[in-house]
Amino acid sequence: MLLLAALIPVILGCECDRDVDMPIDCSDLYKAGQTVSGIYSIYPAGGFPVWVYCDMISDGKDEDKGGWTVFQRRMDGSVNFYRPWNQYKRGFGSVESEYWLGLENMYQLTRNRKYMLRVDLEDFTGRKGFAQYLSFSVGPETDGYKLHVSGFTDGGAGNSLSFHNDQKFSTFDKDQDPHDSNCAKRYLGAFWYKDCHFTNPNGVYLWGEDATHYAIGVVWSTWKNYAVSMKSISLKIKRVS
Ligand SMILES: [Ca+2]
Repeated sequence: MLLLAALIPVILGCECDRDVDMPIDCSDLYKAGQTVSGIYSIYPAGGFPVWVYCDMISDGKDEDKGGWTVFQRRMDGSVNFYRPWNQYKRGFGSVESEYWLGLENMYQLTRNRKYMLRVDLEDFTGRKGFAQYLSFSVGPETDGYKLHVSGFTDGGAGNSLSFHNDQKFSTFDKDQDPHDSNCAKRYLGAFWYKDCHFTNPNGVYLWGEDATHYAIGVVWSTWKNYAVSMKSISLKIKRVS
């Protein structure tokens, strides 16, 4: 009897908190009262969990500031981002530092839900900027995990991403960019390259400005020129209702 009585609240608790037990993304966690930035597990495709960093503080407006699911982050050069297609598809790195969430996860998250995108940037002098987009989604693998992005809002860094709208994702071993060459090989990254890029978030982690390494760094060209690599960059999405 005692054991049964002890179990009842646990069972009820699980029923009540089902949404929190299997959050789709950081927006779910934020709405459920998780207001501290950090590492959480989410269920982008429903079935099994994925570790992710949740940014619960970006965006100044009090009533609507947290709940950002970080799908790409660079901060210290600890992870090599020059990787093949399969790794960009599945994800890699460490959620404690630098990582890529994976194109399939991004597709699963955004296929039936509306998301906005925020890009936070910091250079090696400590200056910060950001860019925001009202709409962001990634298409299915059969269509090359195409990027769909629109509705730019300037946070001081300018618009380096709209140029890449409607492009397929390319890695050094899967050239899906419209340029004659292989943009991923040329700029040592992996991205929704066109011919080739305004921004190269997955490029080589260079320590600031170095004109001998043109456009291969972690570039956001509408803010700093092509010779400047960011100290940190993070790409994050939040659900819009
Ligand atoms: Ca090409």
